[in-house]
Amino acid sequence: MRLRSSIPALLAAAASAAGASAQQDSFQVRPERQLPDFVRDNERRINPEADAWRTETLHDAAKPILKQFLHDLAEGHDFADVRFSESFQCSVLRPELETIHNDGTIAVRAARAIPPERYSRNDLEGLARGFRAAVPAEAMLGTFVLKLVSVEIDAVDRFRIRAYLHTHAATPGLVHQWNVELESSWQVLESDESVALAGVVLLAYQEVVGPDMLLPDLSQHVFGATPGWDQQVLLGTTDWTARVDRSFGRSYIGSQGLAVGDLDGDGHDDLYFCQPGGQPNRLWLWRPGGAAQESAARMGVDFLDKTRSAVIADFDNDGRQDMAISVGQDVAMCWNRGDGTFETARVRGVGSEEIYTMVAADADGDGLIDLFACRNATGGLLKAVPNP
Ligand SMILES: [Ca+2]
Ligand SMILES: [Ca+2]
Ligand SMILES: [Ca+2]
Repeated sequence: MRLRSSIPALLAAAASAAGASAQQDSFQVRPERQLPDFVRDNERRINPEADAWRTETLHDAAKPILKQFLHDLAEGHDFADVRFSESFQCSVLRPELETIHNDGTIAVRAARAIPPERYSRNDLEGLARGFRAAVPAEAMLGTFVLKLVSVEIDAVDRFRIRAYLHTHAATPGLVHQWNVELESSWQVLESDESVALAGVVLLAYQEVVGPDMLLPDLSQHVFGATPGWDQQVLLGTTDWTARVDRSFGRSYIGSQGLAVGDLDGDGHDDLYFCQPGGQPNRLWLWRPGGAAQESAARMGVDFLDKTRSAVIADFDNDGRQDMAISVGQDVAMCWNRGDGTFETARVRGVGSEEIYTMVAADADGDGLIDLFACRNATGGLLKAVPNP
């Protein structure tokens, strides 16, 4: 009721404020800044020249020119927008290479040495074509990633910058990567203190070819046929947060974990998968051929409680792997009976803050596995007061 009556009042106030400001010739957006001295000092230091950081100033002046040089090199342009000094000199841009590694998956070719010959500005486009000849015809060269790693001042008007750069290109099933280290030399122009590129010399050069996917995604093969995979697991947190009752305490942040261990005693590790409140935890048992078997309900560990983490270990030294699961501030101990079922007992935690992660080890050396449970913060993540 209060909200409804306040909306027309606000609209009226806004309309009258708009009318008032329209009648004024001008108005001040904010009062003149009265900044503290330390803020003024920091503001002044945004310009590195203010603190005599000469190398930073030179770095800032040279970087866009070097970027333009690399852009033209990659795109096959004529370097017309690059500011060169008249004495510009360049090494080869693609030296002779030899294979230094080939394991059948990744092949690396590198320059044993960079030839000492130097070339002039007139030779640059030919050298650039030599570099681009290494790019497979059907591929597009990606952007150069450039990292300037050192600035050395040699004289008032001369300095050098060492840089790492890499770029890549893709062909069907393969990724090609170039890793290059170079030294650029620079001239500071007397006229206006601007800088011009005086030289580019390769220091190291590598070409790498490997598969476009080093780790194939097998999740569909392993879990795809198990109940709940498509309908539950593959949906995002937001899908479920909109559907599940708030009383389950779901969070957009998630933070659910997994545990690996051999819960059915067949010698192969299985996977326990914690889920947010309202969705049953999953237990995927290893099966020959690689397709997992979902067994949480059958083994009695398909808890619907909000579960952050689980640890698998033999907590009672009977040779069978047990499981500790964090449920809110408590821990559910699942004792492995060895017949495909668990006996569950709840260990009450102190206070009301949730347990996020756990680790198991024999911390006091008495031969029995102990459990260390980590909480996060008092009053929720946003207030973030550390909680022991
Ligand atoms: Ca197993
Ligand atoms: Ca046990
Ligand atoms: Ca112990």
